[in-house]
Amino acid sequence: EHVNFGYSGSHGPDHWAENYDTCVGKHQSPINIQEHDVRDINLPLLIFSGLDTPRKFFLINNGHTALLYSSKDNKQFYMSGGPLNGIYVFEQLHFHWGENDREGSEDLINNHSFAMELHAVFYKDKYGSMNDAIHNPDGLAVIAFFFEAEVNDRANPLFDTIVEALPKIEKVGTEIQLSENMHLGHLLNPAGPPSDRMQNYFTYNGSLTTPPCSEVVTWIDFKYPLYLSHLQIAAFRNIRGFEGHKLTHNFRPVQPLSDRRVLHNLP
Ligand code: B30
Ligand code: ZN
Repeated sequence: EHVNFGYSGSHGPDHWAENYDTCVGKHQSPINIQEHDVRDINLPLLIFSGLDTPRKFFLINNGHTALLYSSKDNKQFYMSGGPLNGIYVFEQLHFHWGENDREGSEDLINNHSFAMELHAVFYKDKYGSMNDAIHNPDGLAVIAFFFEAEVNDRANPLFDTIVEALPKIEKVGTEIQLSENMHLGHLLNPAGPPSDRMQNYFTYNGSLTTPPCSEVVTWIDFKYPLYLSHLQIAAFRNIRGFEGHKLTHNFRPVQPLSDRRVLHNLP
């Protein structure tokens, strides 16, 4: 669909606003989260339901990222609480990365770029679908996990199923079903619930980080990163973008904070 945006040259982030007005809005994502500017608060517990059910996933190269979705019964995987009002249903998860391990995340923390960032996208249940939710200011919630390259270059076995499938979706539009049922709970919260890890997060109101840049996202960024090996991260750089060359990087540069305030939930 949106073949007319990319991450470099005449389709790069500096040109998105030529086709999508909202991309120059005042509440855009990503941002640089400065810890000395955040307000510490105590939000209600962020609650996940259905994380522990193993499910079938499909992996697709949509030309902008490697994206995973689950075929059915997403209503059983939802979150609520924390900064959210109401129930948010899981839609998809995808990744952002850079040309090397020193860049790749979209949000930054204290000017620090992480090697990769995972976004799990949820839409507000009362809007019924992603497409309808996207037209409402409280329509979406995205949880973000940062990744560092493991210094000892140990692979993270939890991500092997995804990483090993990447060569099969090199071409734009290719899609495969993952061989193993995945357990999102293990993937995202390796310590296993109950854990404080997923209560220690930054939250702010922002936008989709790609066109149409809709300002409808409650961002929830977990403070502590996950780890992958250098080689696991590098595997993402081999999938192809729309012009057939490698999608070496797919992160948007940070946008002005403007009048917004980032909150830090103290677990
Ligand atoms: S993000 O998490 O802020 N990076 C969308 C969802 C989450 C983010 C960015 C975009 C989204 O749903 N966009 C519209 C749907 N598009 C995907 C896309 O990125 O642009 C699906 C499509 O059209 O087939 Cu092209
Ligand atoms: Zn994203």
